[in-house]
Order: sequence, then structure tokens, then C-alpha cells
Amino acid sequence: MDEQDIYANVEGPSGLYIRWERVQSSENIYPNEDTCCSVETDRTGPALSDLEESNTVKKRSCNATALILGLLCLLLLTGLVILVFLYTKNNSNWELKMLLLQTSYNNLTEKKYQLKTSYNNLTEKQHHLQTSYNKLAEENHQLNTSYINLTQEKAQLKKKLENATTDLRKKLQALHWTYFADKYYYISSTMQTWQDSRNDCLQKGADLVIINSPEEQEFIRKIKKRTWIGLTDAETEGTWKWVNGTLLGSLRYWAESEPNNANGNENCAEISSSNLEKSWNDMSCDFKMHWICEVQLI
Ligand SMILES: [Ca+2]
Ligand SMILES: [Ca+2]
Ligand SMILES: [Ca+2]
Repeated sequence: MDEQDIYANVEGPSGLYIRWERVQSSENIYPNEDTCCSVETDRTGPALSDLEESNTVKKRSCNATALILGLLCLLLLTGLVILVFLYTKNNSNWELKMLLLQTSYNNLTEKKYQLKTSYNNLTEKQHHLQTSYNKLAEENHQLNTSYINLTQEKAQLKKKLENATTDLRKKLQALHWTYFADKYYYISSTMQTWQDSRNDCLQKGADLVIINSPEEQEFIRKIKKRTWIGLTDAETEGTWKWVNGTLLGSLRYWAESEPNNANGNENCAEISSSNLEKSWNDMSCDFKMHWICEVQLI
């Protein structure tokens, strides 16, 4: 039987070298029980030792192979665990991100709804404001038009009044009325009793003069005529009243020792032709003298 080396110096796990030597062609190369038995019956002399050594090598080879397979399984298992861990971790992160995105989306949706509501409210308010503004603008336009018309009418009326006043002054001056401090005065050229003098003033739409100021007193006094004024105590002796019903106040210009109610019958006041400021005198109302009417047109 030819002998041949099937395998020589095969490297095993952990650097262990297994030496395969002569194996007879009748022997099975696979390690099984029949092979062992066949080898056992055929062994002779030094060949038995080689078989034992070969079996030992085979066992070691099987153990090494099992060890390698176990390590590979362990490695695969570890890889599988890592993959499952990574997958689970990634899956958890993805779910967390999805949850966060969903929350953010819900928040944004809520804010969008609130903004939409605010926008609608502002749009409504803007519409109301625009409507109010349009009404006010229309009212302002109408008021402005009315103001312009009233201003024009006022200017026209002012012009008419000025013209009427000018015409009246001319007519009054023609009738011997005198203008002084916004008042018109009529100085009679004839003489009458106090009551007839007043009646004449009333007939002219005026009344006997009332002295209201030192300037008016001075204006009347400088006429240099004895004239009736609108002052009397005929109603109650000693109680002097103006023709408009007001009592004589502190503004008074009685001459010295006047009023003296001479003969118990002096109840009407006159301005004498005295050069003195204090020029008033009480006289009998039946006495005839000039008179002064006073009127304020405007
Ligand atoms: Ca007066
Ligand atoms: Ca008197
Ligand atoms: Ca007197």
C-alpha cells in the first residue's frame, strides 16, 4: 500500500500545529468509530503509536474547531445584540423626536389658531375704525362746508351791520344825536318839565341819561346847559333812583349842600351849568329846562 502525506503541518487555533502523517489508503480519513476500530485491528509495532498520536491530534483539531465555532457564535451573538441595541436605541430616539415634533406641531397649530383669531379681531376692529373714520370724515366735510357757509354769512351780516350802523349814525347826527363811548345822546334845544322830558326820550326809543362813570359825568357837564338827568326821589323822599330802577350808588356828584329838597318839593335832579365837577342839584320837577336822552344801539 502506498503511503502518502495527506496533510502536513496544518496550522490550528492558537498557533497549534497538527501533524498529519502517513495514513494507509485502507483507513478512513474521517474520524469515526469504524476508522478507529479498523486502525486498532491493523496496528503493528511502531504504527500503533502513530495512530494514537493521530487520534490525539484529531481530538485537538476537533476541540479547536469547536472553539473557533464557539468564538464565531459568540461574536455573531455579540454583533446581533449590538445591532438590536442600536436599532432599539435609534428607534427610541426616533420616537422621541417624533413626539417632540408632534408637540411642536401642536403648539404651532395652537399659536397659528390664536394668531388667526387675533388677526380676525384686528381686521374687524380695523373695519369698525375705518367705518368710524369715514363717518367722521363725512361729518367733518359737512361741518367744514357749514363753517365756510356760516363764515360767509357772518361776513355778509357784519358788512350789512356796519352799513346799517353807518346809515343810522348819519341819520342820528342829522337829528342832533351825539356819539360818545358807544352811546348816543340827544341834547334838547327846547326846555320842558322833568316828566315831559322823559316822555320825549321814551318816544325816541331812549330815556333820560344815567351817569355811570366820571367820563360820562364830564361829557354831560361840558355841555354847559342846565339839563335834566334821569334821577328822582319822587317815589320816596331822600331815596334817589335812576330811571332804570337802580338806586343811586357811590358814584354821585351833588353840589355843595345838595340835595336840599328846598321847600320840600325838589324831587328831580339836574346838572347845573357849574364849572365844578360836583354839579348836581335837586329841583322842582315842574321846572322847565333842557334834557339829555341816552341810548345804546348795539
Ligand atoms: Ca349812562
Ligand atoms: Ca326830594
Ligand atoms: Ca336843591
